[in-house]
Amino acid sequence: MPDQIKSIKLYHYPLSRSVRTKWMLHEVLGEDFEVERVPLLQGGQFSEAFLDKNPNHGVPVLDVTYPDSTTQSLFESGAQLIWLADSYSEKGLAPALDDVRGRADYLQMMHFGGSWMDMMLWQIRLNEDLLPKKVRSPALAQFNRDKLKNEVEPQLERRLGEHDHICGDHFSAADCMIGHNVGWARAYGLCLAPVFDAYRSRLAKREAFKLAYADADSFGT
Ligand SMILES: N[C@@H](CCC(=O)N[C@@H](CS)C(=O)NCC(=O)O)C(=O)O
Repeated sequence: MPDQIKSIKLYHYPLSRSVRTKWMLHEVLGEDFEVERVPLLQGGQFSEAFLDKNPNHGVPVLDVTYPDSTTQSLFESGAQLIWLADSYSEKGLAPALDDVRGRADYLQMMHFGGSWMDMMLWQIRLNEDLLPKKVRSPALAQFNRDKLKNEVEPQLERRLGEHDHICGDHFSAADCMIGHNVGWARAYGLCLAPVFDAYRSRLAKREAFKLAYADADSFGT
């Protein structure tokens, strides 16, 4: 733990976007952080205490406590991944600040995963599973399925065909974002080409990945 950080706590729900951050935390801290499960299906994200941390009522929330005992709550998974990689730079999970070209590619993939690809996955999930049936739009779900398949998949396939990881041969925090998204897409019958099988198998060999997904069986409870 760098001197400027006293402790870290993750608010988490299995298989959700908070796996991105849990995975990254295991990469940089092993098991030296606290995890609290937020009971999303029982509405725990709407408690007053949780809304104080994240008015958008979602996980992951990362509570960072500083040596002066103040706590800062971070509530965007992409920001959490970037912040963790930079705060634990000795782990080598992000290109160094003076690697201008590498940094540009890494940040681009991180945001592509956290906003553009995430937006398509979210629209599919909302319109196929989450919204009340009468307000779901099968057409919007299909539009986003087509967009992900025809526009996103070829970009990822090209990258993963050329290198083992999303930003080259080395694993980086951007793999916690894109790797998680690929797993999410596969649950919806997308990203099924062999190059994605190989990518997920490669990632699944990592100890931190295994720890992050260890509670996957309790999704839905
Ligand atoms: N942009 C946010 C999205 C967070 C988010 O929507 N989390 C979902 C789980 S995947 C959630 O907790 N939803 C509960 C709710 O919206 O009430 C991030 O990437 O961290």
